[in-house]
Amino acid sequence: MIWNESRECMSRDEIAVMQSARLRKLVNRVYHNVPFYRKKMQELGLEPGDINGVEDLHRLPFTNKSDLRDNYPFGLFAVPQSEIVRIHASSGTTGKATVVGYTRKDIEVWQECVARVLAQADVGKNDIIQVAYGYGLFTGGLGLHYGAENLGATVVPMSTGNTKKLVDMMVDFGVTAIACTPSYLLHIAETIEERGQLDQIKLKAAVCGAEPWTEEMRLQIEEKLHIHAHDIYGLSEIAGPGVASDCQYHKGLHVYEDHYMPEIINPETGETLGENVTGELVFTTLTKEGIPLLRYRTHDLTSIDYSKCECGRTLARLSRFKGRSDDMLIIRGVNVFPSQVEAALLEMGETSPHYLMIVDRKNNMDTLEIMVEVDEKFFSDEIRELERLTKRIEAVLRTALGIGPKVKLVEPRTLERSMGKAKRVIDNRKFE
Ligand code: DLL
Repeated sequence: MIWNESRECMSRDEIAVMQSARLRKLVNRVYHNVPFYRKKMQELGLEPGDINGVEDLHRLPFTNKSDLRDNYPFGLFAVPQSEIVRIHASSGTTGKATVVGYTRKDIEVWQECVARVLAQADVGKNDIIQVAYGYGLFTGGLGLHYGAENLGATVVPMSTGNTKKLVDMMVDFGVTAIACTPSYLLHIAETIEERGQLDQIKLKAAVCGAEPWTEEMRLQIEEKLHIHAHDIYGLSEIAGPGVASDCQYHKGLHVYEDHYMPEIINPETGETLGENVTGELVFTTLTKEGIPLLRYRTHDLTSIDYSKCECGRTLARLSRFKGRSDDMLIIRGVNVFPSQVEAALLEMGETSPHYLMIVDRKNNMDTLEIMVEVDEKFFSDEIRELERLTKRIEAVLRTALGIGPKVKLVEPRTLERSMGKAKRVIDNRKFE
């Protein structure tokens, strides 16, 4: 929650007043300290005084990932290097890494926001939490680590790499919360199941993110482990984990709007879209000192709801992420998202949410093959049985996707498990 002076939840008007004051300061700061932004604003004929509040946000220039790469490594920093106390970076698949720097105050804000996420998941100082995101330049490990410490929880800094040891410690230490990617948590759940240790764990909450996942998968995790699972969103350019997360009602992710100002735009035209319309999420970092960003284009697809949540929070809520605009596959002219496959498979029940989409082009025609793992309970050595199941899955996916994929069933636990962000798509088509 963010409170006003009377310790009541801030109204939307109060939030806008606070954001406007912070935006004015931010624009002044970047204009005077970051040559890249001064030039961009001058090109648009803008001076800091032209931005009076959030109503003028749309007049500001966008920032793209390529702007961070072009100014590698520290070109967009707004403070001297002596003020920077931490660096994180994301490797990306092409070109230079994107590098972000944090001042001491940035680290404090980040920790506080991650502590809010954990508190929303009902994790507190009496909990023991395993942080099983990667530690290092990736923001997941250290982000969750310091957020949990800030809250006073007991942190077990597992990182990724040894699932059996993680499960042993989960049992021995009486771990009550875990933070990792949802795909890794499913793998952990399988390991627990395989070793028959479900009744030995004390886990009650999970905070999962860093990759798109569906509501069906969240429910499956809750059911498998008898816990409550929460969605945590963030990206390294804006802070890392803890930009938004869901509460106990799971009706969207509350954005920590006192620090991160969201907008939804039409990704093609850049025009701002209204409430509850799906588009690309854009963030302006209202309080960041190290590398403040104006209107950063995330490429993540979602919508915003400004209505008050059942939990009482007035913070804007983002709907569950549909994927990234650059994850969207166009197959035979139809838009296809991996999340549609996941949702359809989970709804069927006979398959597990482990799948791999292989897109190819043969004789100028796109092809889609989906390797699907059968759930242990439904796996059979009977060929005819498997053929029938294959046909049923193909029919369900044809309806869900609007194109007909070829399905190849594979035995339980044969597709590679990921400890970080899962890889769901191999696209072998060459686009010149
Ligand atoms: O993934 C930060 C993070 C760490 C978030 C741990 C949550 C937990 P990046 O590596 O920069 O940072 O990747 C950011 O991951 O733009 C989304 O496309 C995706 N992503 C992150 N969280 C979610 C989520 C971290 N909850 C990119 N749902 C983002 C869907 C997510 N996608």
